[in-house]
Amino acid sequence: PSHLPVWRAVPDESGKGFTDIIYEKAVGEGIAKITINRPEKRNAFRPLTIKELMRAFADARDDTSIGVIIFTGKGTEAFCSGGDQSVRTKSGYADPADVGRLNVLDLQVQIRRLPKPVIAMVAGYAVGGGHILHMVCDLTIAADNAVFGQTGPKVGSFDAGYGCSIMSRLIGPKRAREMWYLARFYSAAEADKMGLVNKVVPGSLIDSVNDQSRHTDVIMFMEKLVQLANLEQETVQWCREILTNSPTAVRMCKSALNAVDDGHAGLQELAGNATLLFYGSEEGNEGKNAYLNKTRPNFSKFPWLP
Ligand code: S0N
Repeated sequence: PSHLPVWRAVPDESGKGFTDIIYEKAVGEGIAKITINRPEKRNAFRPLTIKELMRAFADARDDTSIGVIIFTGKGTEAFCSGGDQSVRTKSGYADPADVGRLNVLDLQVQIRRLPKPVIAMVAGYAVGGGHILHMVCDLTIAADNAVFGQTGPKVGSFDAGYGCSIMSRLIGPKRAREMWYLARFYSAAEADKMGLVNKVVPGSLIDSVNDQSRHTDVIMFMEKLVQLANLEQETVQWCREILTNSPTAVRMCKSALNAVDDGHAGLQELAGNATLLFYGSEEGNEGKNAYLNKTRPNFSKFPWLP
C-alpha cells in the first residue's frame, strides 16, 4: 500500500508520561515511530529526553508485533541538534535538581543492540550528538533539506566512541577526520555522496509554481507539509519492505554487521542469537528435555556435521 499509516499514540507504561517525545505505533502494521518533541530547541536532548526515548525503544523492542522502528524529530527544522547546551554542567547534562550525566551513550548502545531495524528519518539538522544518533541507526532516510555535521570542536565537546568509530566505517577515515576536525555542515546531497544516508527524498511537489509565489507564507507552509509527507512516505515504504522479510534473518544480519565493529560486545550479541536459534532445534531440546525428565541426553542421534 502507498498510503501513510494511521498513527496511534502509545502511553508511557512507566506511568510517568512522555513530555519530550511522542511515541506512536501504526495501526495494523508492525511499525513504531519515536519522535523527539522539542522543536523549539531544534530537538536538542536533555537527560529526561533520553530517559523517555529509552523507555519507548524498550517498549518497541518488547512488542513482538513491531518489526521496524522509525526514529525522528518533530517538524522540518531538525532531526536533533544534540545535547541541550543550556543544561550542560561540569558533570554532563543535568535535569533540574539532578546530577549530570551522558545518558545518550546508553541510548546509542540500546539502538545498536535492539534486534530490529531502526530507521532515522531526518528532516533539517542532524548535528552534534543528533548526528551520532542518526549514525547509530541502521538506515537513514533524509529529506532534501537535511543538514549533517559535528559541532563538538566548536562548542567544546566530542564523542570519541561510536561517534568516531562508526563514522569512520561509514564514510572512511579521511572523511571522518574532516568531519570532526573542521566541524563543517554538509547538505543531504553531500551526505548521500559520502555514504552517510541511504536515500534523499525530494521535498517539493510544487515545482510548477513560479518563483515569486513560492515565497508566500502559505506556499512555504504547504511545502513543509509536503516535505514531511514525502519523507514519511518513503521511510514507511522501506519499513514495509523490511517487514515482508524473515525477522530472524534480519536480526542475525544486524548482529553480524555489529560484530565486526563491536569487539567482545558484538560477539556476545551474535553469540546470543546463535543460542536463541539453538533453543529452537531438536538437538538443543534433547538436552533440556533430558534434564527435565531426569534422564541421560541422547546426542548420538545428531550428526557431527562436516
Ligand atoms: C542546529 C542549529 C544549526 C540550527 O540553527 P537555526 O535553525 O538557525 O536555529 P537556532 O536559532 O540556532 O536555534 C533555535 C533555538 O533552538 C536552540 N537550540 C538549538 N540547538 C540547541 C542545543 N543543542 N542546545 C540548546 N539549545 C539549542 C537555540 O538556542 C534557539 O533557541 P532561542 O530561540 O531561545 O535562542 C543551531 O541551533 C546549532 O548550531 N545548535 C547547536 C548544535 C550543537 O552544538 N549541539 C551540541 C553538540 N554536542 C553534543 O551534542 C554533545 C552531546 C553528548 O551528550 C555526548 C557527550 C559525550 C559523548 C557523546 C555524546 C553524544 O551525543 O553522542
